[in-house]
Amino acid sequence: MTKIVLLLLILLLPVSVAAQSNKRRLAAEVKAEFLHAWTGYKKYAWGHDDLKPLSKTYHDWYAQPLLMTPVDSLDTMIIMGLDEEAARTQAYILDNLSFDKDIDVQNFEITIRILGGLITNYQLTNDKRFLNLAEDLGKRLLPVFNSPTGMPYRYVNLKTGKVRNPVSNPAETGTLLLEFGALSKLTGNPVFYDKAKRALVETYNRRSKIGLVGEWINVETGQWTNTDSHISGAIDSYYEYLLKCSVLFADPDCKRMWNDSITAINKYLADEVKTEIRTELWYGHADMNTGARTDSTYGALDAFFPAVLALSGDLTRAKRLQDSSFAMWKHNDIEPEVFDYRTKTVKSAGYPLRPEIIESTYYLYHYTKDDRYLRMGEQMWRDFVKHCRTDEAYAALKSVVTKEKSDSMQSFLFAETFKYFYLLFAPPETLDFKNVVFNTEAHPIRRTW
Ligand code: DMJ
Repeated sequence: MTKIVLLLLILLLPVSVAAQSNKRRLAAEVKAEFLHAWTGYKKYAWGHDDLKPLSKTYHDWYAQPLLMTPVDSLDTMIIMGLDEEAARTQAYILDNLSFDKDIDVQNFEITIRILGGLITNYQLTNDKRFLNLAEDLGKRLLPVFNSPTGMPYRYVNLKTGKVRNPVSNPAETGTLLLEFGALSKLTGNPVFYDKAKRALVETYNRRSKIGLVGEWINVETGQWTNTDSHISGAIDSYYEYLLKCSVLFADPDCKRMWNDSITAINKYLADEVKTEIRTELWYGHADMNTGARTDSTYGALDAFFPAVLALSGDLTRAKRLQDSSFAMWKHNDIEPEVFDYRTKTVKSAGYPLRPEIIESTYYLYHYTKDDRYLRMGEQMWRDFVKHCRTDEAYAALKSVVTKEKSDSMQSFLFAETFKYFYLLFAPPETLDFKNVVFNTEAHPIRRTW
């Protein structure tokens, strides 16, 4: 018996040594490619929000920049051990970032990218100035919650507090509690937690009789203006935060809201599709009131869901859905924004460098330690570099069919896509997974309270 075990060990050892060295090589490649894109950003867009990688100029979201790319990128640099770049970026942010600006900003995007980035940067560096910036920003965003329902307006002026755009969606009304809640815990001021939680609960309270939410809602009247239900853009991270606020804050209301929601999602949105080889699991669209199927589309944004299912403990569905996401990726050797899973056709062909499918691969590898997720990740990494790399950075694709590039490189490339690829291949001790919760922009928030 002992001899057999020994023999097996001797036979398997070279395999695992090779797998480990392949992982190390891939992690180093991701780090090098992160630096390649970052160098392009620094050369042509330093001090601005984003690089336009084809025209080699910059793009600012508003009339004045908010350092979107540096703030979103810093924690990835720290995690990758890029100490010099991180120190320089940290100093630049702290010297130059100010929110005293007469600009209307989109609350959701600023919360997940900048507020989330500042909170994680504070936790990783211990530099109190990051927390001061986060608190200043949080206070400037608070007027969004001054609607009759408590659900936030979409835009707010950072200087005047004037709000606009009352028609919003669950992703924008419900993806705030991790950042605002952490801000309360770290500053001792409960107002942020309370307002963001109320917004989440008010969204949940407007679910239909069968437990689903719709796509667009008026935060002044509380009425749905679009009843399409799905897990895709405009709803996606609302579900993610129902689960994650229960993990980060041990808030029992969040747990209850998540449990109710996932039951309805699995009943009405999950779609079993028989093919010659297997029965595939997808999540499509349905009407929030009747549950009637309205569309069989899924896409790059939906591909976050295996990660959420895995985090919730449902590895069976997580694995099956990840297989579907990967099949969607392989259809064109890179994933489209929208894919019809019944006809297997591309419905919206862009690829803006999204991370969700990599995020799910990372979670599944973390939970299962199954090498197939490493192989999946490696294949996606090779395709990603092949199709999206430019001479001085990375570029989104106008079409995954033709592989024509477009002049955009959003900050989530650094915050999320490179980070999740890196974490998938890096040694597990690179990040203390069980003690952090990633916000939807992949900023890991540590429960220090
Ligand atoms: C990111 O800003 C976040 O992940 C958000 O939840 C969805 N869209 C992008 C990435 O695709």
